Amino acid sequence: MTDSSDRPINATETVCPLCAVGCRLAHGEDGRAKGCEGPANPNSRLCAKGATAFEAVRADDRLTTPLVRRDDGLVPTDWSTALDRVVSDFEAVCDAQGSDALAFFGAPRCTNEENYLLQKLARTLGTNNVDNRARLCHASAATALETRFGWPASTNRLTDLMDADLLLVVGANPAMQQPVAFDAFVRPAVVDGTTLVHIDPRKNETTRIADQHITPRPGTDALCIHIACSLLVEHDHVDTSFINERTSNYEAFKAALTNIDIDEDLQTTGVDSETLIDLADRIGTADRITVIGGTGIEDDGDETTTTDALLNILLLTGNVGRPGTGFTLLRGLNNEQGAVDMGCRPDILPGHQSLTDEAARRRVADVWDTEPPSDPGRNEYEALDAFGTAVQGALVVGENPAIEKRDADWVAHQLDALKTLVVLDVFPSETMQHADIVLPAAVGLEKAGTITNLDRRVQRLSVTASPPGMARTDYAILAALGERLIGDRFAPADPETAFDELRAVNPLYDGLSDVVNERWPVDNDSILYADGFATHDGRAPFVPLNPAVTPPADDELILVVGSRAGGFDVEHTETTDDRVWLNTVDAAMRGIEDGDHVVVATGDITVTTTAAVGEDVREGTTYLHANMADPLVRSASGTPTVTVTLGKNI
Ligand SMILES: Nc1nc2c(c(=O)[nH]1)N[C@H]1C(S)=C(S)[C@@H](COP(=O)(O)OP(=O)(O)OC[C@H]3O[C@@H](n4cnc5c(=O)[nH]c(N)nc54)[C@H](O)[C@@H]3O)O[C@H]1N2
Ligand SMILES: Nc1nc2c(c(=O)[nH]1)N[C@H]1C(S)=C(S)[C@@H](COP(=O)(O)OP(=O)(O)OC[C@H]3O[C@@H](n4cnc5c(=O)[nH]c(N)nc54)[C@H](O)[C@@H]3O)O[C@H]1N2
Ligand code: SF4
Ligand SMILES: [Mo]
Repeated sequence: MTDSSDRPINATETVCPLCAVGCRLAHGEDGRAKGCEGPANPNSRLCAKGATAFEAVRADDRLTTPLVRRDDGLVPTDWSTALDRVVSDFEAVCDAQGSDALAFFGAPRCTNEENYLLQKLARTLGTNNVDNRARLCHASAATALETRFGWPASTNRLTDLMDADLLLVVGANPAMQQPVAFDAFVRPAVVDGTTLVHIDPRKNETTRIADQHITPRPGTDALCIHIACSLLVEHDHVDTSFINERTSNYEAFKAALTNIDIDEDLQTTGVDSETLIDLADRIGTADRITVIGGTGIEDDGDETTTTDALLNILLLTGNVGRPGTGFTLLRGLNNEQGAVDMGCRPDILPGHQSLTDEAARRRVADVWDTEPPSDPGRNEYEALDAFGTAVQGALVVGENPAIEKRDADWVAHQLDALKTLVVLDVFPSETMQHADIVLPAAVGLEKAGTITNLDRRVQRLSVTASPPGMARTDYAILAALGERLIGDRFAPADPETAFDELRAVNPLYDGLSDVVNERWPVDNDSILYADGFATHDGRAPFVPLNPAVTPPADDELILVVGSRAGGFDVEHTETTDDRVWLNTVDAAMRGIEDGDHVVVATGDITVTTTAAVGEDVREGTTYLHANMADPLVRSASGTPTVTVTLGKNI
């Protein structure tokens, strides 16, 4: 690995690779990134993180040579040796157990063209075992949106936020996590009179401009919204013509509302009746309502209850398909939306087309010269379970599965159980420690191609520097692997021609221009579902809910986690608040004062830190930054609701 700082960086305008907002930027004379006017950053602003974007280009710890594992560890080698080793390892796995013994992980940090090539490689080899982490990071919300409305994506445009009368920000902190979009579209709306209601067990930077802060007990948001729905129905604050013309299953939904016992249920949520009546009143009287959802609305396992409740309230009040209405999904990583649009999921083809849709299969087969397999593959969660048994080889592109919300030792064991693990990364990572072959890649600022931001806008990247040493773009690496594993016609010559190919198989991207600075679907560059939902009957179903809630034991607090993040930018630019936050009442019960040393525990796992006592978190909960919460979260193996005990460290 060599110092790469002497490579020239040109000042061509491109898109920030550090989050899903998609701000435009260029290399500034002082070495920092400077903002360039773009649709997501119309004021040419960047956030503090975006300003450091070129640090990854200049960093002296970049991976610069392919590495292969020998008896004495990972050793540098040339490209040909490394690629040949991947091919022989993968062929050995396929010969022994078939192509479903391979799994492909990636790649929300990579371009659309790279994601397209990754899933094409998996499917051409004969497996649908292809997925990406970011889908799992917003799994509940994306699944609910897809099932109810048609597409796992924001229904609206960022600019539409300016037209809302009421913004419901739920389980999110856009003032901190998507600051440029927040300052360009949310803050001015609020200054102009839009009401912002923040629903979150903890006060954060977003709360500062909120008109109302509602703090349901974690896990009871759905119940809270469900109660609000019952008040809206009771007071006839519903949009009857929208319900009749655009939705289905309303009667069943209405019947489920009768199960509500307002007093008892409100007690469960920990929200007082005045607050909830106020919320229902704001919702009932607003003409245009938008929900902004973050990682705090993710439910346990496959459940989608919280998002379902939020979508119910939008349908009940006719708040989808018009300016100022809808659902903004605050995606995190720069090309999270593109990775799913490209089909890096085990159950869909590019363009969110079903694996069994005959027309879609034909479209793909005509271009690929081969039929994709029709049985859904394993998602990342399931694939990791099967490492060392049904899955023996994995290709990981720009992800770090060693860092999981599951037990660290178990994850390490699973990664080691593979016959072959191939990692494409730009920096050394925890996953790389388990790899058999490591292929050095380029960062986003060194790439051509396109990415899709959190409001479905597809933007073209420009190359601002060449990758360091022997590193290559993920596109070039995947193309070289495809050539060896499939044949020389596998990959289009470059990302530009790959964009032509992906437009031919992905109807949502069909019609995007070559220059691209457009949102999909092209023929409706406005708001999804203005005329009908993308469901089989054009209607969006109500989902009757019976939100079940298990209260924690008396001595336990519910752990609230914030500042969720992908690792690499954080490591390079951000600091962690390492204190554990608790409410004055809970602190007094435990004899804890501000600044005391405390132990936070779940089962055998403990985190030792100092206490921050105040009113910022609601009673019954305690807050930790994601980096601090990690061991506790991981011990709970993937369930977002973690309960902990907290006591003085004596
Ligand atoms: N600077 C910076 N920005 C980033 C990132 C980064 O690393 N650095 N990472 C990006 C990524 S990958 C992501 S996914 C996004 C994350 O973006 P956000 O989801 O907006 O970020 P968090 O700070 O995790 O906010 C989650 C909020 O949910 C709340 N919460 C927790 N449990 C519950 C609950 O049960 N109900 C409710 N209503 N709220 C709850 C927490 O208190 C917290 O305020 O940020 C992106 N932006
Ligand atoms: N325990 C725990 N688990 C979590 C979270 C948590 O806070 N705690 N957060 C969750 C969230 S919100 C998210 S989004 C995910 C993030 O999960 P990941 O995306 O797996 O996490 P990162 O560490 O960001 O890993 C990305 C890797 O990609 C590399 N990389 C960056 N750009 C490129 C590129 O262009 N090409 C290639 N080949 N590599 C690149 C980086 O060096 C890094 O090693 O994790 C989720 N899981
Ligand atoms: S908000 Fe996101 S895209 Fe914009 S500068 Fe910051 S990190 Fe980059
Ligand atoms: Mo994320």
